Amino acid sequence: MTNIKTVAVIGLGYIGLPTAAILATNGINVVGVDVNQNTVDAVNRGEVPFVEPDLGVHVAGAVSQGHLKATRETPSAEAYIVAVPTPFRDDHSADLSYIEAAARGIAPQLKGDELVILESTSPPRATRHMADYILALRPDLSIDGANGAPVIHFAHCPERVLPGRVMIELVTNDRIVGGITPVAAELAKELYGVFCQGEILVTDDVTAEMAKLVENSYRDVNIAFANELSIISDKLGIDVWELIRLANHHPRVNILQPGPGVGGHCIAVDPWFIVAAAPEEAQLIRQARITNDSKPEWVVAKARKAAEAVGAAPVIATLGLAFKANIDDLRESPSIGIAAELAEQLPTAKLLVVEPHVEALPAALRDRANVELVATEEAISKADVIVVLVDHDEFKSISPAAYAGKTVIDSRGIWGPDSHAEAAATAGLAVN
Ligand code: SAJ
Repeated sequence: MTNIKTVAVIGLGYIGLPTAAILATNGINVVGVDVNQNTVDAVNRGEVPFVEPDLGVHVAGAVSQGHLKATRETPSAEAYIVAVPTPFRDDHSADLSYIEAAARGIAPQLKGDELVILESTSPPRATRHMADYILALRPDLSIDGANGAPVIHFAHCPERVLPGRVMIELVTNDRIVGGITPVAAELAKELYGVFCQGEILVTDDVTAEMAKLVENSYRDVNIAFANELSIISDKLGIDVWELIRLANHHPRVNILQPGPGVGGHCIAVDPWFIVAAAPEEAQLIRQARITNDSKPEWVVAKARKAAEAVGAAPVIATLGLAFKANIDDLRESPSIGIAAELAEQLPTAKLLVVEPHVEALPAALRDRANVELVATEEAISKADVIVVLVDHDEFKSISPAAYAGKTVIDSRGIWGPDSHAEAAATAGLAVN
């Protein structure tokens, strides 16, 4: 049981807003803070400015009960949860400027005994950096009560929820909380216990930071293995989907699925924080990033070759822009770069881009004369070459027969690992 009754959540994005909403629907008084006035206004109307299943119901309910409101100014609260972006710079080192900006908002509000949680995925020692930053602004406060100074409790509690399942996983996933002091960890554990039904595991701040990075690196390394297999299989003239399906019958083998590259704001980013912290040692983790980041180029080369085989003015359909299936999130999506690169490299081709979850093309594709956003059926019927970039259900539900006579570059295995080879054979497709 926590004694905390008021929480300020700094950053109302894909993680901050769900966390604010779930705390609020569990009776905590939450103030969400965001620099974006449109986000603040949307939340205060009980609306969600992005797509995430079930989040709308929680936000609308919390706002109408009076437990959730949004503002641009950081208020006074008993606990602060910082959920702001931590992008990386060109040299792959982490940009902590959003965390520092949040800290500047929090520092003047502190009186002593507050809990300050960093939830943003961060490089090792970012929580300590945030604490040092706040204490430099407020030398009257301390981490441990030295010289009788009032104590501020600092902890790191990384989120592990999967976009598309956030409201379920916030409640059911186990959670790691790491405190700069054991008391901070315990206070954070009590606060997350308000809504988290999974196990809440307590450790120190740096181990918690690393645990989050390691989870995503584990996935990145395994996706890199699958992506490398798809390139090897192509060279050997075998179907990678069948290969993986067969190998996965082994009781201790579970190979992930190849794709056009790794997108999203986590898996394509977090491993670099480990590489930056241990450049000499993190060999495999670095190579996985390089392997996954080079997959889009490989897909572009294959699609280009297929298009050039059609003639001087081929029509190419690219299916999907989101970074993965059944979401509208385009962040770090390899599909956008692939479509843009095809438009650039093949100026006489017509590119029909399909993304059922968005209404307008993203900036990288918007002003290109040879690119148009169209509906799925139109793209498939008009195209000579079809490049499948996302395994949205809408694409999977189309009969393989609709693709007959076209060249299909299927980077996702949309007919599923169990039926891909069979579907390809039935429709008589040139499936790569
Ligand atoms: N992908 C493949 N092949 C696969 C699985 C994924 O190519 O077999 C690609 C996806 O298409 C996508 C990218 O990888 O482009 C990442 O997708 P994802 O579903 O693996 O993960 P995210 O980025 O949506 O969410 C991850 C999750 N981390 C892990 O599964 C270890 C989630 O639990 C984290 O909370 C989230 O990162 C985060 O915020 O860090």
